[in-house]
Amino acid sequence: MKELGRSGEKKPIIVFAGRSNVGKSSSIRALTGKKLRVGKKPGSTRWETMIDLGTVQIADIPGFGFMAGQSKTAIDETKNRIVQVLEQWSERLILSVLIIDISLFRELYERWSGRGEIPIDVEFYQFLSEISENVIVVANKSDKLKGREIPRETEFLREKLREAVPDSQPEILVTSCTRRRGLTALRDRIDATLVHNDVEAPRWAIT
Ligand SMILES: Nc1nc2c(ncn2[C@@H]2O[C@H](COP(=O)(O)OP(=O)(O)OP(=O)(O)O)[C@@H](O)[C@H]2O)c(=O)[nH]1
Ligand SMILES: [Mg+2]
Repeated sequence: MKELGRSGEKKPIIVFAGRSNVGKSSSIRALTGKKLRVGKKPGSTRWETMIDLGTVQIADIPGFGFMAGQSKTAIDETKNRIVQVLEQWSERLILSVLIIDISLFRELYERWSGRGEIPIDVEFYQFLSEISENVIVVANKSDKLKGREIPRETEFLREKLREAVPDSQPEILVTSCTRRRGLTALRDRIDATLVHNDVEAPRWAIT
């Protein structure tokens, strides 16, 4: 990992991944101050965007799943492209941050598993765990839950992730971008991974 920090081309990458509209761009924006496009409708980020933080790059990528104004074929193409891009980056992937909308997770989980399908959040957690040494799960939009629901929904998420990848303990951070909750903990957790890999922590916008 050490040599990755040296040349511009091969800087380590932190990717923020997750379904459309979960708050990937909002989280990166809050952490870095970079004015990324954020939107009410799914599909605000259409292409991979690299944010250079000096020692490391952050990748904002499109969400997978439903996107406003896109056909099913286009959505599948986006998903395939994301998978390919992530595989190409895998050697430089120092950390994957999987953002999940905690206010919707249970409902989506039950809907997908009721159809006999693997919920896309869970499928992506499995995929990221395979290609990336470090995965942090961010349970965002916690402001949409009542206070007492947060631990219950987080435990539900933990249980499902543990079932999906039994050989590792999922690491979950609860956040709210709109209320600015949990973001310094996320920053500290990212810094800890970087330092552990001999990469200098960047300057964040959030203090
Ligand atoms: N209530 C609430 N809304 C949020 C939170 N984080 C983001 N949002 C809103 O959710 C919407 C989507 O946010 P984005 O940051 O564009 O989401 P994204 O994951 O980048 O979406 P795509 O680029 O479409 O994949 C915007 O309207 C945000 O303001 C949060 O913690 N709580
Ligand atoms: Mg986005």
